Amino acid sequence: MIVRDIKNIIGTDKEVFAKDGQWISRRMLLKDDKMGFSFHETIIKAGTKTHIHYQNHLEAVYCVEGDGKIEDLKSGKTYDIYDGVMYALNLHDEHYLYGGTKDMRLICVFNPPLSGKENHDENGVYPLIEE
Ligand code: 9YT
Repeated sequence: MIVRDIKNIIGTDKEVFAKDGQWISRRMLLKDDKMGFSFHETIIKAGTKTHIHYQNHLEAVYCVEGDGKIEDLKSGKTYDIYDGVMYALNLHDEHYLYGGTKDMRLICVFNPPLSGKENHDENGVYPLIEE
């Protein structure tokens, strides 16, 4: 069994910061844990905008605190995000993620799992890291 406290992730190399400061990702389960997915707590800073297009991963996201919006670039639709809302990028959906009036706390699951050090490239993509 694996039991981890976020307090022991913060300040370690499992806490990753967006290059432009929009988000902080605390990676609680990673590829090496051999669960078949990775599991993160992500803080989206209030008032920010992030371009994301996970071409190599599926991601589900559940909001537990704060507020924001997601804009689907294909359909043009925008959805409010707040405590209790989940979205899943089942079609590798390209989108903008907006921080709202307060920092947003999200629980995120990635398949395949991230290995740990990934950060967004210039197109909002995480590379697929395979041994
Ligand atoms: C919601 C989202 O994808 N935010 C960017 C960070 C990502 N969740 C991560 O690496 O934890």
